[in-house]
Amino acid sequence: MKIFINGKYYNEKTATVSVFDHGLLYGDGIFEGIRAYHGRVFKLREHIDRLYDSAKAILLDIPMSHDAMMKAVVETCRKNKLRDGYIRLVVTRGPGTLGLNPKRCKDPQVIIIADKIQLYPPEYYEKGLDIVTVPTTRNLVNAVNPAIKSLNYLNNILAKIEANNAGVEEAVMLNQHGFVAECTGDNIFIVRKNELLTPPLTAGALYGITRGVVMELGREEGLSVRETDLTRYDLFVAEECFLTGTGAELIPVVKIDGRVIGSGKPGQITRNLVQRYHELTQTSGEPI
Ligand code: PXG
Repeated sequence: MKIFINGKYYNEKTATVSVFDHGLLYGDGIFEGIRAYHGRVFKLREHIDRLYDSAKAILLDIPMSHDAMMKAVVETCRKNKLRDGYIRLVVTRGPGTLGLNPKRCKDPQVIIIADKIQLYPPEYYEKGLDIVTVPTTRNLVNAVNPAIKSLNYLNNILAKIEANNAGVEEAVMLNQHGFVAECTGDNIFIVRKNELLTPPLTAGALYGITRGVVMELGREEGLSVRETDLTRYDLFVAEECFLTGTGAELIPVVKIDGRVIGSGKPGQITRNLVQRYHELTQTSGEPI
């Protein structure tokens, strides 16, 4: 495997960062998770734009232009002969001193890894997921805003551990007001009375690229698509529920906190959207 670090390619053994990198010492950095399908990078521009927005929010100057970053992603795929897979783009604050002051970090590390993707087992896509709400509250928007795709994922990891402890794969995270925010690595949607509903960003969710695509597809399918605060009650009485993310794509949810959602099987609207999403991933994107 050839890994991009600051304009050079390294093999797996030599692709390293300093133990003084603030990405490691403090989780001071940002990342993106991107997919390639059929020799094309899906929604590359959107992912790069979000990366730069995250960088801006944490006052991290990425020493490359948007276009150079897009080219670097495509070139890393090409060098690894990757046609279908997963691209992890990481920008760390870079090596500094043991103090947390980012001013001491002069050399941000831009890392691009192009690898195979690990998916949920196929049976979850057919049967649907069983998920639970967890005690760990989603990060507050005025603390570490969940809109920033930062290297601080402990909030999500704690929620994931709580889901695992409950014997399920994924967690619904609520915000400090008790409204639904998102899952640990996915946004959440429900269908009810011909409406497609998802929490707004102010509830504490990432501006998911897949979320945006699905909202568009929903409108094309004739659904009324709205961002609105959702309670656990809204989830329980939903006709359909599904999660969206670059890794998971669209995955149906059939049980939440022991309540069966809709018929207990993936719903028809979810299945239509899954099909539309697959068509889009196979036919669009930046050629490698
Ligand atoms: N919420 C959170 C907290 C995420 O981390 C999403 C929502 C969905 O966003 P996108 O833009 O992907 O639709 C994410 C994305 C990984 C991995 O390796 C995580 C994500 C995406 C791809 C891979 O765990 N999270």
